[in-house]
Amino acid sequence: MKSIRVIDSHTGGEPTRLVIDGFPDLGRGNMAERRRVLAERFDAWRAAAVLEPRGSDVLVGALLCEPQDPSACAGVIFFNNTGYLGMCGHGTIGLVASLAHLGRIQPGTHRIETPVGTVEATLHEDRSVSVRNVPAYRYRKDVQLEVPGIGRVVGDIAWGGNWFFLIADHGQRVAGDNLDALTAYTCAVKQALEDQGIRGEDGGEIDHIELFAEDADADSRNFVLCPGKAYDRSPCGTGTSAKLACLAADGKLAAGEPWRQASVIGSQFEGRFEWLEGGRIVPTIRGRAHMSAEATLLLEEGDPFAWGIRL
Ligand code: PYC
Repeated sequence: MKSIRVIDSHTGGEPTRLVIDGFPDLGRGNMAERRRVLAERFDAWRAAAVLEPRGSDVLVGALLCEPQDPSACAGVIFFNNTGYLGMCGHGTIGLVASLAHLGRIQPGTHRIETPVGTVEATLHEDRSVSVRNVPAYRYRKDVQLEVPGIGRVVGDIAWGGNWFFLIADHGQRVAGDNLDALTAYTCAVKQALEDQGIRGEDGGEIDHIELFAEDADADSRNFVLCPGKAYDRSPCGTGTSAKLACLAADGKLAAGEPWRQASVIGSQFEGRFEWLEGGRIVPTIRGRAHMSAEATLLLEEGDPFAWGIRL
């Protein structure tokens, strides 16, 4: 019997499963190198931890790693039902809240290594967490895309730790009782981007699609399609970072000004940014995670679905 120790939390409704023990040794490389080793040699462990029957399509896994730099408090590799993420905002908030729950960190600022760079997370006295993310920027504005079955869609491509296609003008009702239609629309956009070879600046897949609408209690409401076709229950930390980059580039939000981003289920993050030289920004996203479970996942020999249900 193999076992994996996890702490489950959710951030604005979006779950994070922090793996604290039981995964194979990935070596001492940086987080991008260790993510490659996990993907190439041990992907079955990702599947076992987050796929059914132990997990679900919504779950984001976060593998806790020893950092390379001793001044960092942790390293982390994020993954989901389909593969691996660069950064994850809600997941970093969940990671920090879980480390605090375990008594491993105290309020204050902590450096965390991710495959796309080091972020700084501040655990506040009220248990909310601010994540000073990797630099974000808008790569292309007003990209015109022909989407089969939908027609012309116009959106921006921006980096917030993952690649996003951000659409303001979509004619969709961004509401919790319209999830099937929102998922079908954003899946069609994602497929069209892939089919037409439209990618991020580094050639990376644009694997998150983000729609915006007005919200009575926030500056904006979003719907975010994640790579495995689940939607983000939280306002998406990297998606909010990409949004801040577009607002900054358009001169619609000033450095330091707060931006309240609501999710399609009504949870909120607060975002702000600082300018960097060259038109990039450093976004900071603040939110709160709650603990859901401390558990040991068991992989029983002879269980045909021990390594997850893969169809
Ligand atoms: O919060 O950055 C985020 C995120 C990415 C995918 C799901 N959540």
